[in-house]
This record gives sequence, structure tokens and C-alpha cells, in this order.
Amino acid sequence: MPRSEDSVRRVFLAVDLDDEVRHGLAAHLGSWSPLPGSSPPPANWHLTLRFLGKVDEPTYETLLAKLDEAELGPSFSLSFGGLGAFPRAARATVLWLGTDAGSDALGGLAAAIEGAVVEAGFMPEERPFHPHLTLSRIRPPQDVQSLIESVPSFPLRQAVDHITVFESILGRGPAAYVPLEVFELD
Ligand code: 2AM
Repeated sequence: MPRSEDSVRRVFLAVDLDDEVRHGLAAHLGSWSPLPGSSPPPANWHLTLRFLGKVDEPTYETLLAKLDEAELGPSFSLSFGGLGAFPRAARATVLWLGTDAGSDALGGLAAAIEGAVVEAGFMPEERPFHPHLTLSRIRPPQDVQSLIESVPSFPLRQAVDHITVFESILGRGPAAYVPLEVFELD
């Protein structure tokens, strides 16, 4: 019998990074490290497509079935841009790396996933999709305008040929993101 806590997972869907991109980005940001706030370790870097929160086992199985049926579209190449901030650079609480070429395809992928997620019974996401790779979370907010202006665009590209279903395990220290399933693009 599974323990009751095993049957509910905290789940999100994301584009994971290739090792070359992950290590390249860590090197790219090296001169500006440590970044302000609290930075996830590079092993945790990803581009979130959809955060689902706590998901019970039957709903998780339905979600996988709907993702399996979904037309996720063709693979594509994603380029990155410069840094940005939520909600704004003068009072940043999240510092992120933006995307450039391929952003529209990434938005299309997020929309296809959203269809599958809603078919699986989740409430629709109300916030517009804003592709970003979170580099740090900043409390209290800080002005990161000069940092954003000083870091050049990150030149590597990420091949997006699959999406990953991650479990997020919270605890002391950084979250553990465990890949559970992969769905291939065409
Ligand atoms: P973000 O950092 O890319 O903005 C795993 O926790 C991922 O899910 C995080 O990287 C975060 O995305 C996103 N996430 C976590 N909690 C969330 C929430 N309550 N609402 C929306 N997205 C969330």
C-alpha cells in the first residue's frame, strides 16, 4: 500500500536544459555571481510551462493520458535573451533570463499543454504565459536595473524536443525537482 503522502505530488511541466546550456549559463553569469537574492542551484534551472501544484494519483494518471494524446507540435530551437525581472526592474522579486527566437513556438507549446491540462480537469491558467528561466528570488525587492543592463545576452540555444513532468519536493534548502515523465515533440 502506498503511504497517503505518496499519492499526492507537487507537479509542474517544464523544458529542462541540456548540460551544455546549463553549464554555459553558469559560466556566463559567473562574473555577476552571486546574484542578488536566493538563487536555485543550476541543477534546478528550467523553463516552467505550467505549474500544477498538488495533484492526486487519479488526476495525475488522467493528466499523463491527456498529455500523451495532445498534439505538442514540432521540435524547435530556443534562443535566450538578456535578464529581466518580475514585477519590474526597480523593485524586483524575481530575476530571470528571457527567451528570444523560438519564444512564439514555446508559447504555442504552453498553449497545447494548457489544453491537455484543462481536459484533465484543472482550472485554466489565468495569467498570460511569460517564458522565463528563474535565476533568483529576491526578498525584500531590490533594484536590479543596472545588473540587467550589464549582463549581455546568453548566446547558446536550447533544442526543445520534449517536455518533462517534474515533481517538486520541498524541504529545507533548495527544492528537489525529480523528472517523472517525458513527452516527445514531433
Ligand atoms: P518559475 O520559477 O519559473 O516562475 C517549480 O516550483 C516551478 O513552478 C517554479 O520554477 C515556478 O516557476 C513555478 N511555480 C512554483 N509555485 C508556483 C505557483 N504558486 N504558481 C505558479 N507557478 C509556480
